[in-house]
Amino acid sequence: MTPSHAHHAHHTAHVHRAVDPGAATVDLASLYAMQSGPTPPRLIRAPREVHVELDARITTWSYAPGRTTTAWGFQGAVPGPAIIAHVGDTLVAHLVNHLPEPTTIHWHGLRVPAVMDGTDAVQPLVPPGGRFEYRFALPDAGTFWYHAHANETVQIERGLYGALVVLGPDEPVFDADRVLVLDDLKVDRRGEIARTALFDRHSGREGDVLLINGQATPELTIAAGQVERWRLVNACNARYARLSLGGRPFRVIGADGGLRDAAITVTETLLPPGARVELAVGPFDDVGAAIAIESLPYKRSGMKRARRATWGALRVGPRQPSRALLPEVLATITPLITDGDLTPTRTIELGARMTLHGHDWLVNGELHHQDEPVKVGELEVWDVINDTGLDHPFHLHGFFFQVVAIDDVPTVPRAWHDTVNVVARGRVTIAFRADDRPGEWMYHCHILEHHAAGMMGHFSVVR
Ligand SMILES: [Cu+2]
Repeated sequence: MTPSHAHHAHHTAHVHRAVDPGAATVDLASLYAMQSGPTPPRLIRAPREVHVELDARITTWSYAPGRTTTAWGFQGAVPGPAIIAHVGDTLVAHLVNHLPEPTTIHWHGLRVPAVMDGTDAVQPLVPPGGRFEYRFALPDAGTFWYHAHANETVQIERGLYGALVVLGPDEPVFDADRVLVLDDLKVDRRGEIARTALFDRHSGREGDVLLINGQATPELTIAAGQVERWRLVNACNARYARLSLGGRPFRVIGADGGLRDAAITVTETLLPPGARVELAVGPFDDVGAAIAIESLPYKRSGMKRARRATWGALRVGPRQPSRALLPEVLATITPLITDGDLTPTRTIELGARMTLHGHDWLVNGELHHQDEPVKVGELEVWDVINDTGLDHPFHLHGFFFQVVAIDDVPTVPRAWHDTVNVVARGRVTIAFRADDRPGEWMYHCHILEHHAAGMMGHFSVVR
């Protein structure tokens, strides 16, 4: 039995809850009133329904010149279609399953009603030949992504993911707005997607073929003098991107839950699996230069060698005029904790134990931990403690949190997150307030092999 099948066998007890139709809609005004996420935008645009067909099917993926592999893609594409919508719109996504196994779609980072979260805790898996309609309002501007949430180690590796961009009413002005979905592909000697090895269960599956938007080491072009907005999604099963642009400075302007309070200039930024970051790239002056889009060596595990890797290249093209305008204040991030009291309301210990087949990955000593309910409106302060020798990207479904302390040192929240890296033997304290979206939710390590091998927790949000 593979880890992913074990994962599903465990979850059958959570499947087939009755869906209350009222629970499938969220009133944006009451959501915003709870102040549990980004500052509500002024809705100046008449909301629309955005319809998208997501037919999950077997496809031939051409990931490099002369190199193809059999993959699984939404609409037969890897990544699936990039969905672009505006805050306040309602997304209606029609999942059609033409795969040989059941699937669902999780809307990573979106504040959806619980029954739209796309996990097997809230909906029956959609069988081969089946359909499911996801329908929900889009409350927040930002860079999100959607991906299969069944047998993830296989389904996401094979290509079942895509980007979702939600635009706010007054976005900063750039000369171009790009989405870059990072992935890595592990292929066998025939060039086909390799089978998962037992060792992958320990460190997570990494591949040698690095992809941006489904293409191996592409070359992008930026006009000299221009500034572009890059929205990066890390869709890798396990690979961390310690992102660098050939050592040149760039500005980080956003995270999982939209814009930061202000831009920060850096020469590198760490993007763990599942997380997003938004950058202002440029302006560059040296026409003709080729800048590496690369990962610097990052040691996330005692057992893995840290190596530099190249995702692609950025060519500086002929100079063009720029209209980019980046305001000094990008967003207001109102702290959830104002009295300095960081006393945790619960502790989540990420652990491991050796077994005959390698490792089990645990939360509070359990596989697929059942955690205590969270009450609507109450402030949650969670101490996430990593008792293992590897980093784990901690992902909370459905709610944004603020990072309020790292290794017990208080931090000032600069952005909203749904995924945060917890370094080996480290500790991250997060705060969030559950707004009124009762139902079944979960958190898990976003190294997909760790999630499948047990590093997750279920919890209900209750009124
Ligand atoms: Cu992990």
